[in-house]
Amino acid sequence: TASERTFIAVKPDGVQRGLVGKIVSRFEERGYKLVAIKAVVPSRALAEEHYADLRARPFFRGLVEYMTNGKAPVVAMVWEGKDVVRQGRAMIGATNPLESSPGSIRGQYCVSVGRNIIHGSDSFESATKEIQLWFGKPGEVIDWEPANWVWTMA
Ligand code: DAT
Ligand code: MG
Repeated sequence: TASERTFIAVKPDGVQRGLVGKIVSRFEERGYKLVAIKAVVPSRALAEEHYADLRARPFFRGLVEYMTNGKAPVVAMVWEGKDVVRQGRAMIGATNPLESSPGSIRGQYCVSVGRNIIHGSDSFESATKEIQLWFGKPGEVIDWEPANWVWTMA
């Protein structure tokens, strides 16, 4: 759809590797609007709910441990703009870095599926769920109008 929101998170490996700024820049420069951001060490319950659809997969325990162990925070964000859910996935690249195109974020910055540095919602429905899960308190997502918005969104 036209203007929509998606949940993007730099995972602990991306934070450890100092990639937060580069990732934020890519979304800013593409023309998207940052409407929420925070560093957080998620609780086990939050991580398990976030990845609930993967509960039966063999890597689930390791995935939750890596997201929650506090060796670095997750930098959680909400980005808004035209087609940002699908566009965000395209910018991030395929889950397995062997398949992510070299120009994508994963294709540029990582080599291992278990340390693929960034998360992005895979559908409008997932985005709605994930934004509520990570930024559910009133006022955590901020409505504002960039001065140049009309040039991006016309
Ligand atoms: P994505 O993050 O691209 O939405 P996903 O939802 O299928 O991918 O999986 C969530 C995360 O789980 C993924 O980013 C990394 C981890 N993961 C997925 N498949 C994996 C595998 N085969 N081995 C280890 N980790 C895996
Ligand atoms: Mg996913």
